[in-house]
Amino acid sequence: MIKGIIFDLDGVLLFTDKYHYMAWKAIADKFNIPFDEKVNNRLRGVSRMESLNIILSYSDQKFSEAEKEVMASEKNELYREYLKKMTPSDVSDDTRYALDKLRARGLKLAIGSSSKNTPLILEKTDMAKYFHAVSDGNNISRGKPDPEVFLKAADYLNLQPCECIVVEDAESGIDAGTAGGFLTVGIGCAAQYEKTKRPIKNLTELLTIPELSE
Ligand code: B16
Ligand code: MG
Repeated sequence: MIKGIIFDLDGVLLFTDKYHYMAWKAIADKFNIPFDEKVNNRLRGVSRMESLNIILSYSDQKFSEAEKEVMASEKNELYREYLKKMTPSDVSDDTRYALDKLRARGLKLAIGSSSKNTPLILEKTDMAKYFHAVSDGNNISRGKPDPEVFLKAADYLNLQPCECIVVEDAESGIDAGTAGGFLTVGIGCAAQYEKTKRPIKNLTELLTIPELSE
């Protein structure tokens, strides 16, 4: 029986994935590295440094670890400038409706995000009030597709993985959810992924999947 839902943040609860794209695009353009939506989709759910390594794999230039650190922190500064302008109005009606309904049904809700910027995003959008637990880039040592972030979220909820659903927009996130023993729901890019168990078009549709329908 499903008792908890673990939500990815960027690309599921909020469209902060577009800010990741714009910030990485600025860095890629600076170094004349080709970068488009297709490459960007490979970065979904993947840690900041690993994202940079994927972007640099499209370049012949060689960068030292110190140079890469500078590029990653420059990207983060640009990204945080976008985040600082966010407000509660960035949360869609679909997201609010689904979260309210799930809470009303007595389900425990958690965040399971790779992002170290999760606290800032939750503060700017006033979303922390919806969640019983937060597991994010600040409490993990291995990023998705490792299941650590979701296993910790389930643990914080005092639930077993088989009692929780993971909602993701990234293939790496679906792989992480599968590896951890969770039922996976995919939205956006992950809705087309063959390993996704339950594809949905929006969060309201989550309320009607067989495991949650009343
Ligand atoms: P940060 P999620 C992930 O968040 C993003 O999808 C991914 O693009 C990003 O590189 C990663 O967080 C790390 O983010 O640089 O803010 O620590 O989708 O797992 O909520
Ligand atoms: Mg995501």
